[in-house]
Amino acid sequence: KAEFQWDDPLLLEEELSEEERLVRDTARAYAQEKLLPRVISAFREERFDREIMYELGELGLLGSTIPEEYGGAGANHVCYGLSAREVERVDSGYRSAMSVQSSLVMHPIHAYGSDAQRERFLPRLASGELVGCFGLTEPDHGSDPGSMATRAEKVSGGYRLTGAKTWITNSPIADIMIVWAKLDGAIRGFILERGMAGLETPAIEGKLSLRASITGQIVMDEVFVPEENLLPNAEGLKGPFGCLNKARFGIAWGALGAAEFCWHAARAYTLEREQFGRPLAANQLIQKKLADMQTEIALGLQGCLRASRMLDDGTCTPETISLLKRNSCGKALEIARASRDMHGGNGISEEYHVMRHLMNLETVNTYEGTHDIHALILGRAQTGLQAFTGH
Ligand code: TGC
Ligand code: FAD
Repeated sequence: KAEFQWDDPLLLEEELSEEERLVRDTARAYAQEKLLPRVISAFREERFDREIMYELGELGLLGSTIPEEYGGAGANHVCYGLSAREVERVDSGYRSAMSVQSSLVMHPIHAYGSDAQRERFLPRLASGELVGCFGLTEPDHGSDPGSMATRAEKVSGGYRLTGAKTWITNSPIADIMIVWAKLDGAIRGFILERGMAGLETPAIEGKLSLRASITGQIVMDEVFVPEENLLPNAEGLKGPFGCLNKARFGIAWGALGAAEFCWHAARAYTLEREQFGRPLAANQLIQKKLADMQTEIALGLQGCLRASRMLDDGTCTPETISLLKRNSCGKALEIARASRDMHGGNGISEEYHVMRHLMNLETVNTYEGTHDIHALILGRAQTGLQAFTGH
């Protein structure tokens, strides 16, 4: 007789191959043994530990879907998603570091770069020796990157870039930066390198979310970028958006990892804690909240697994990814909020972790396209009417 598994009601486990489970188990062991013990102090001190990049690299978690000839692990999208879920079960900031390096730095170099660029940068990015970042958002152009103001001008032997990018994960510690700028009106991607004259990457301090991740600006004052650092095979918004598809997909899995942590914590806490002479978990209101968490997570994970298989067989569209990014982030935020509430006063303490997840998920719901921007993408796709602008 089949038995109900409260923590895996749709038997996701049985849908995974042996190799996929192995990758997941490796990522889980690393995250629980190496990341979890650091996270409380890192978040409190607003600190990202640089050595995490080497550790992720050693485990094959940087650019895991990139072919092995360039230092990647040649893994499928299920493995990538499962790893994101395990890392974000500890902290969204750590998953951010992994997604930016993998999807927003290695992917564009692999997909749009020259052979020389791939050989020069990918193996060192895969090992964590180099850290990269991705500059699309600007102070005046966030949801609407097509209106960006950063400009590239053709000069002898290369280009001069002027402009500012903001809210850039890892920019203060990045060795290289993928920067998107308009060249004669068309968006192009450039690989900037630390040390170039006119380039600065100040940190943004005082974040109340994603504090274990470092965020900054990329300020460019006529930075000379040599010809060989232009990404030759990307032109237009589809260049940066091709990268965002990959990263948004990872976030869809990752946010559910954070949600699962909050759900399991709420269940354990309410089973243990007694009020009015019985466990909190014996109350109907509490059980309803646990049932809602279980349902959303189980259904959300099935959606993510399906999208992973679609990405692997080439049938996944950007709109499908928008649907999942939006669903996972919105639901994870609600689950974290409910879990915080179910922990009572203890819920605001760092030692219970749920408040940190809740604060992080505010960012996760905003970056890589806000919850509402993804609604508008889906609205346009089903009505044929765009609602982004008034014309
Ligand atoms: P639109 O007319 O929709 O498209 C312009 C061109 O781009 C193509 N395109 C895509 N291609 C591939 N994948 C996608 N997802 C694509 N979306 C659009 C499109 O086909 C078209 O190509 P072509 O050949 O016809 O020119 O452009 P729009 O200006 O109307 O765009 C509207 C909108 C809202 C969809 C878009 O701008 C948007 O998604 N905005 C959200 C911005 C965003 O996501 N920013 C993310 C910044 S990076 C980040 O947050 C990293 S956080 C990392 C971490 O720490 O984890
Ligand atoms: P805005 O675009 O100003 O939006 C503000 C509000 O208005 C949102 O609620 C939005 O949904 C709503 N809105 C906007 N347009 C419409 C519309 N047409 N109709 C209805 N509502 C609308 N960017 C990078 O390029 N690289 C990074 O590595 C990166 N890392 C980040 C790390 C952190 C910690 C954070 C917070 C952000 C990061 N971002 C990064 C930036 C992120 O992608 C943007 O914050 C996001 O795209 C939203 O842009 P915005 O902040 O300018 O908000």
